[in-house]
Amino acid sequence: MTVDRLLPTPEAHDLLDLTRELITRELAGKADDFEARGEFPREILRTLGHSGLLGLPYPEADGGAAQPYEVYLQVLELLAGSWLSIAEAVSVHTLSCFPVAAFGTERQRKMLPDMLGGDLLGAYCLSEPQGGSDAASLATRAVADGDEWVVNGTKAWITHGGTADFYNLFCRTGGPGARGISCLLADAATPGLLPQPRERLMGLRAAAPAQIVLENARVPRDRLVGAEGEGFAIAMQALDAGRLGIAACAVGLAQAAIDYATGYAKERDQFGRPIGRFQGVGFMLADMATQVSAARALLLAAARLKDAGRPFSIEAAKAKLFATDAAMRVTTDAVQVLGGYGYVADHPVERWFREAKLLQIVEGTNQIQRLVIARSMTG
Ligand code: COS
Repeated sequence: MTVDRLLPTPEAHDLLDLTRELITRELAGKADDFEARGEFPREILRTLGHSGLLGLPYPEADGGAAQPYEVYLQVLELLAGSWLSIAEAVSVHTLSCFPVAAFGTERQRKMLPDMLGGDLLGAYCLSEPQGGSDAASLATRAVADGDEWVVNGTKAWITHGGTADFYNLFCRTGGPGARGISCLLADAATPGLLPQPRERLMGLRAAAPAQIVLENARVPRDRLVGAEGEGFAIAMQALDAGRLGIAACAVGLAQAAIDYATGYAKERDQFGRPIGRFQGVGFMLADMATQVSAARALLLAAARLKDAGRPFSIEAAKAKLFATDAAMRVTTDAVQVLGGYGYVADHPVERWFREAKLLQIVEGTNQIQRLVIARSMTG
């Protein structure tokens, strides 16, 4: 189904057309093979970067496209409707560029054109094996030693772990709690930065994360991003924007599921008519469509606040919560509309159903989103 989009500029329409063209040329028909092999499609990411899709919300002076966040999110939505692993990779990479783009030194910022152009792929290393939700308790420690930081610890669930060219390492450089955390920018070639085998996931296997073990990893002192002790605030700000990316991925995935289930419901005859004409199925499709429209409206409203320079973190939490829960319900119902066929790999809905689950967990579980929203209400 074509979604009637209100875009701010003619340029944004062109950008969405370019995205559709790239989807047809570079993504279509490839997901199943890559997902089955669990292979990360690095070259596709590079192509998207060279086409300008990896730096959309960043300034042109840094090599970005200076697009409003609401436009970037709609590009992500289209990508997710084709292949979620690619959309998630774009979202995580965009998040990973944030610390340097917003807080980097002149020298660090020299890397931005290659980051935003897709030649340097990024990873964001906040979570650890013993704690993801309680991010401020992280234990990876960085100790200054001459011109270097010596980093020890383990980072977990790192998208692009082992494939990335640069890693944002959130480490403890001071005392306990949020204020003891700093952000370091490490190259993949850093001695002692050791990517582990990738996790074996239920879905999104092409973008499976890995742990990163840091064993006396030596990062130059001038790779501190922002001030010492500022790392947690940087991480949280990156996540505020990143959560909108995950919400956009959820909307794209859910829209694909609706389109597929609707097509099936129009074709599949039972009891002498298409099953979509039965109220039980038609109402299900109507509820699916309504949830996705509501999710899209919520995430675009949050993005427009961000674009206007207004606080948006609570609205981003609501959008992530609502959109990813909606995607889970919608993909579950899409399987139901297809009946037995929904449960076999001949149709994509079983993959979308498995993939939707991850979106309720990453970049802050939906329980964490509720906590963020509730705290803003009750203090
Ligand atoms: N933007 C900027 N600063 C923020 C912020 C935000 N969105 N959220 C919190 N901060 C700041 C606070 O202002 C506070 O600063 P001060 O010390 O100067 O007062 C500091 O960070 C600590 O904040 P808070 O006390 O709220 O931290 P908590 O330990 O209670 O944790 C939550 C806050 C739960 C929201 C945070 O740990 C979180 O988001 N957890 C989930 C992490 C996550 O999403 N992981 C997924 C990683 S990617 S797969």
